[in-house]
Amino acid sequence: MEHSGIGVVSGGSGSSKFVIALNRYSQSKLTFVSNIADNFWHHGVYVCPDVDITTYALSGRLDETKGWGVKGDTHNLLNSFNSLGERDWFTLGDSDFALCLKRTEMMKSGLSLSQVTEYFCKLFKIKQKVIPATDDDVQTHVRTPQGRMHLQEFWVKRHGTPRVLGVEYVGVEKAKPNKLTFNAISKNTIILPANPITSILPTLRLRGVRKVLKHAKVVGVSPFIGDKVISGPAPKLMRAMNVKTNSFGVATMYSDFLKAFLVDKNEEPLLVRKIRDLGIEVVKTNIVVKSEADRKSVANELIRAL
Ligand code: FO1
Repeated sequence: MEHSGIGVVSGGSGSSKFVIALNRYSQSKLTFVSNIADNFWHHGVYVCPDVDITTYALSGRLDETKGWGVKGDTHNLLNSFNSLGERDWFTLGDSDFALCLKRTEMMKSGLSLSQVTEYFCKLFKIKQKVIPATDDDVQTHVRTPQGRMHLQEFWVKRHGTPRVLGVEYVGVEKAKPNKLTFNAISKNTIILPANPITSILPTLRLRGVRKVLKHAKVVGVSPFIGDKVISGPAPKLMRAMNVKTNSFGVATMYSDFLKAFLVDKNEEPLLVRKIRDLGIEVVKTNIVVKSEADRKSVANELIRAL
């Protein structure tokens, strides 16, 4: 089926295989609305993991094994830095660091994150559009007994070990969605598999976004295989927010706008029924993307479900 355009709400590593699949096998114009709430400052440069993971994935630069960073990147700067004292907790490769430095300089000269992202898309000859969900500052912070900390500190520096008391999206009430977001998501929209708490909710919480999605055709993909996610702290954070740590739990978070949900082909029938009881169509299919054939089939299933 042919669509005029599809808005794709995406996160980071968890979404990257689907970004590649859709880019290769969808005939439609795609606009990736990228999460920005895991952006942070490190060594004086502005790091935007999910925006970068998306542009790297679309330009063939992504280190697909890790799901972040640049394929074949060197680490000379990091190694030299580490040799001077304390080991850095965040691994920025040389090319990755250079991109963050360029972005920081452009933003300091007055350009917005959207403008800088557009510049990199052009530079990397990306045909699809990538837009940060907002140009304003929104940060996912995790509340723990050790205090409130940025998601990157919780997940990368402390390996997700602190007990989670809650999650806050600092700045989300005041943030304005990117001016292209509503247009991108108003007709046909795909919510890629990603940590719903840290990668999707920050975008959904932006003013007006859920309202627009209620009038759109929205298809999602579960990040869960049974009660496990491929990587990341989703289960721990979902438990802290009293959400079931499975596909049903994710469906409850999207139930006010989701038309169809792609879940693992072996998903339990009882759980599938519970999702259908929310008024959501369920498509049981292979959502573990490893081969080219998997990419093609998942992209086709997504387009078909719209
Ligand atoms: N994730 C890690 O677990 N360890 C890292 O050292 C790390 C470095 C890194 C550098 C650039 C980048 O764009 C992403 C990076 N990530 C790293 C991934 C990132 O922290 C998370 O996967 C996302 O923020 C979650 O959406």
